[in-house]
Amino acid sequence: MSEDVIYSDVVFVKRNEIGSNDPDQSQLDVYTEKKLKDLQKLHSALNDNFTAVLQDMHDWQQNLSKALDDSACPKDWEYHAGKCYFFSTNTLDWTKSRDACVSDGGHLVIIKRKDEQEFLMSIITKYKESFWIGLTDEKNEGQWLWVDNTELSPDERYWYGNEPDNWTGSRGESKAGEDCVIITQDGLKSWSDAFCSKSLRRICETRSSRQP
Ligand SMILES: [Ca+2]
Ligand SMILES: [Ca+2]
Repeated sequence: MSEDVIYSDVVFVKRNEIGSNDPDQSQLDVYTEKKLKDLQKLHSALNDNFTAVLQDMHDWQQNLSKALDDSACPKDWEYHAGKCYFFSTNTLDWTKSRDACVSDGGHLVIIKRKDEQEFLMSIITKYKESFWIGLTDEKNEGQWLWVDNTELSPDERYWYGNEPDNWTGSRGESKAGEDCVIITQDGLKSWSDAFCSKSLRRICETRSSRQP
């Protein structure tokens, strides 16, 4: 049956609303009710299809975004805001960690923005371990320098609790104290100074070909 015929049937029903005892009218009511149910089914099916299309678009967008991030950095490096970050699985002391990052084409991470600190936290929370970052006061006690020799900004520092405390050990056996900085999973303020000789994982950083 064509749509024109359906339309004229519906109009006919409207014009004959008053004559409810008419057998022809009852037949028409049944017919109209059936058509209404068919339309409701069609509407529901269209609704389901629309939801599925929206979901497909969302998945496609996610995949595209992930593909762009993956192509922006070397394998096993994570992309964030124009930079790539490597979270090592092996452990080394701070100096060897610094050198290993250089060998891999980067440097120990230098954290100069809050969103960068937040990004690093979001990753290391998954690992539940501490990592070396590129900050030390090895040359002059209390003068904190990044591995590119820039000074630690008073506005962008994320020390945990009473850190840095230049702890010298439980019996004062390490007179030089703690000179190298770790990032731990303690929330936004998560840096501590630690003994540079400790063997820990590291975070390396390098520029990405993809700019934010
Ligand atoms: Ca120190
Ligand atoms: Ca400390």
